[in-house]
Amino acid sequence: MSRIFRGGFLAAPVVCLVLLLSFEAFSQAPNAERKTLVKNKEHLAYIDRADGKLTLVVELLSDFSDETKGSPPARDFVWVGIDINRNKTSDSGPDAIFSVDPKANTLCAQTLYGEQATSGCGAFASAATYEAAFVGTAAQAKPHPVFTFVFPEREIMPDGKGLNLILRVHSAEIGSVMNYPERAPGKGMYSFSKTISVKF
Ligand SMILES: [Ca+2]
Ligand SMILES: [Ca+2]
Repeated sequence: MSRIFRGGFLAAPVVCLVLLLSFEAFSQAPNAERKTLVKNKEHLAYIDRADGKLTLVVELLSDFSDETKGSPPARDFVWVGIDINRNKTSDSGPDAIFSVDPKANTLCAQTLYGEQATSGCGAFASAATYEAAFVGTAAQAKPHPVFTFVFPEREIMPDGKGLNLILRVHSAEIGSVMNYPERAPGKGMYSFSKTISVKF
């Protein structure tokens, strides 16, 4: 009996360790190279690069109401704009905006028409995927909105060396809208004159 009791004491930390290791394995692919884009009290955004894919994760750390699948404007959402040819200009050709189609809850990939306008969903041919979840994570244990976009690397980073991107993050109930980075004065919502620059 006492041997079993001691075994139980030993087993508990081992089980904890195994759970911890599994969670780490789940949250980041082995050998993934991570770049943190935004980290503050409200938001965490990062990109993991692994196996020819770029995974963009945006977490709304202080939003504890689930409007990830609501109807606009009562909806938590994120969109990302990518200056694919990295020339700091919003081009109708290669550049793109990735958001969500609120009716279908699927990826909405749009072509840019300058820094003020975009096409409708589907105008940009994309093999990326989109997922919205309301879960706890390593960064915030309480369930909160987590948005994940998985891109084939060649689609948004053809030279394999870096990315220029902008993010917009909206929390419905809190009523906060944040642009990363703030657009320069006099520039449109889709301006790439200032971007988050990521180098690999
Ligand atoms: Ca919310
Ligand atoms: Ca461009």
